[in-house]
Amino acid sequence: MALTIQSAQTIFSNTQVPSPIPATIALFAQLNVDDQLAYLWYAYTEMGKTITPAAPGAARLQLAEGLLTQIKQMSREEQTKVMRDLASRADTPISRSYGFFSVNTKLAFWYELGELMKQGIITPIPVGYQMSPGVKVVLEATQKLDQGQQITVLRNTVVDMGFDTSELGPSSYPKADKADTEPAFQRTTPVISSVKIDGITEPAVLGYIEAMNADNFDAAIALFTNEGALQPPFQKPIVGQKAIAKYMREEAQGLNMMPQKGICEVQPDGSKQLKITGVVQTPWFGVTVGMNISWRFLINPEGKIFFLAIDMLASPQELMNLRQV
Ligand code: EQ3
Repeated sequence: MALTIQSAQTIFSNTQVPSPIPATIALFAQLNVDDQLAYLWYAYTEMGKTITPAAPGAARLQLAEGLLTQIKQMSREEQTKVMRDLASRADTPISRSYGFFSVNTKLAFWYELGELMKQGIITPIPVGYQMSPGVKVVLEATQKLDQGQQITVLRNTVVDMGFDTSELGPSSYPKADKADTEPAFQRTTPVISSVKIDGITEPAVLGYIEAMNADNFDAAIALFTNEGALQPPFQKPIVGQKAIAKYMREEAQGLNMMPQKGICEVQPDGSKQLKITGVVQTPWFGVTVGMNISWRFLINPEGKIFFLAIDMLASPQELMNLRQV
């Protein structure tokens, strides 16, 4: 039987536990705009302490610099309005520019704004703001998450801000090639060259982790079939080597992948299904925050990656739990 992405998505689905991340983001989404901005300020000032100073310094900010300069020159009320517009995804020139940024540029933009807020150059939270009970509820829900989940909530809320011009169709906004202006992250930890995963000997999997830990995306992508797919956490599959390569260059730089153990099930057609659990570190937080994740691979009979899903684990216990729950 031919492999399909739809059926690949369901592999090991009986071992998965629903993540608390979407529920926390749903609570956040119910807040009004000022509450959302305030929540992010309170959550970030806790979590943000662990951002490694090297990460944002290394991130090239060309794309965001212009916007930051404009915002710095505004009155406090105007600054608040820009932030409200971003959070409410209003259709304004600044919101459009932001919507066009890549994930790391969005994060770097807010990181810089946060620094300017701490220095008092930009107004920290909306003028006259009073914390509402709703913010408290979302903050309490956030505190129950592990650190890796907390930074995922922060990341996903920041990524969703701004006006998304892609909804208007392909020619609605001039697109530059983002890859050239991508934030670049320097690796701070030594590259682990020989990957060992308990229970796994599959060359495509070991080769994938080794290549990713060296930011060698060409080598990692060559392990996929032409029409292979990558499904990042909480996203739809990205299909085809070219699209995966673009995604990796924008979002997978500087990641440290530390798979720990896995299982491999050989299917009657010769394909293999593998589930591996482990920890991933982002260059934004370095070694201080580990995200518990799983990789679910579907390898075709020729040894190529047909499908790879990355999932955030609901609890650290799941790291140990590869079989049905
Ligand atoms: C200024 C302030 C504080 C207040 C204002 O009111 C509003 C906002 C928004 C503010 C600023 C907030 C800031 C600066 C937030 C910053 C958050 C950051 C830097 C979050 C970073 C998170 C990074 C994460 C969660 C990375 C996860 C990466 C993963 C899981 C990678 C997985 C992958 C693997 C393992 C693969 O094998 C394939 C590729 C793939 C990337 C999918």
